[in-house]
Amino acid sequence: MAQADVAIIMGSQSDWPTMKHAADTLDQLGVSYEARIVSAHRTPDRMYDFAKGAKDEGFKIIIAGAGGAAHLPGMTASLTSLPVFGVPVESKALSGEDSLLSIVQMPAGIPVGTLAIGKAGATNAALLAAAVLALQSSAIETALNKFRAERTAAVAETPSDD
Ligand code: RP5
Repeated sequence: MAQADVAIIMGSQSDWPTMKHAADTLDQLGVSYEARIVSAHRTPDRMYDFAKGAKDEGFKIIIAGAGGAAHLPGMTASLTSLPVFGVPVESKALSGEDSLLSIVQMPAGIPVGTLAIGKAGATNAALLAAAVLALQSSAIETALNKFRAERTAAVAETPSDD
């Protein structure tokens, strides 16, 4: 059994600079995770084995990031009953709009909770995962409330020239 609540998977090493924002956010909230490279088209057997075994490994939520023809989140969701949050990684050719549409336009029946393109999406996927886990963890709920309070406190009343 995995010790981690969240699996962060991504299609390529090149997705890590984006997906690291999910990992960093989970770190801040004290949420356990594992990050793995699982490509739908380069390592389809690894994707199948991961998705089929994720629940038995003990994961509760999967965050899946991919770019371009980004079928990793949808394919993973089709192979597991765990909730899957998809992060469209910014692609070179189409700035991530291809990734976004590939992930968000799932036909009815197999949902992927799709976040924004890039850093914002990766960060919010982690916050959303934490919010779900907080339903059964007062420690994570407290960490989430602190995270929000700190961001509220950081907003100045007036703009500065500095
Ligand atoms: C997708 O292809 C990955 O998710 C990545 O965003 C994109 C490009 O991959 P690399 O060619 O950089 O490995 O599978």
